[in-house]
Amino acid sequence: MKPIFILNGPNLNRLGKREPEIYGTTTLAEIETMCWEAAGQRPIRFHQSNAEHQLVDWIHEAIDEGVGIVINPAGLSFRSIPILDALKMFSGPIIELHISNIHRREEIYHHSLVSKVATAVLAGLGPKGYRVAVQSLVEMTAA
Ligand code: DHK
Repeated sequence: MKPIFILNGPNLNRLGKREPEIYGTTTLAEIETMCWEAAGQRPIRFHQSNAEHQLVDWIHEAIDEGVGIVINPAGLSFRSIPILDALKMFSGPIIELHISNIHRREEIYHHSLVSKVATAVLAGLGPKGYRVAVQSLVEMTAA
């Protein structure tokens, strides 16, 4: 069964301690556990990197092997043409996820390039947004 790729961008490895008033105190490891539980029988590949090129490489893997993508590009949401270009090649559903409501934050966070190719965008649900995103992709990709 083809996996769902869950890809996380820069600084998300610091969740739990990073600006808890914005991102909460849930760690990325705890979020990964939530994703495995939400995916049920569907396998997942859960990754995080602070490097743009690594995220592009994982999107290429998803193009070749995956059924859907959940991506929190973090700060790369707003400036990364390489990530946008890679996602354009993916034929399955893409859910863009932000823990915070980026539209209620500073202007620099308001215009995500990834939203131009995302099937859906989740922003502001906190860490539980990952569970909602994975459950949605499981339903969207059910045989
Ligand atoms: C995470 C980040 O690191 C920020 O750069 C984004 C996003 C918001 C989030 O809410 O998950 O702007």
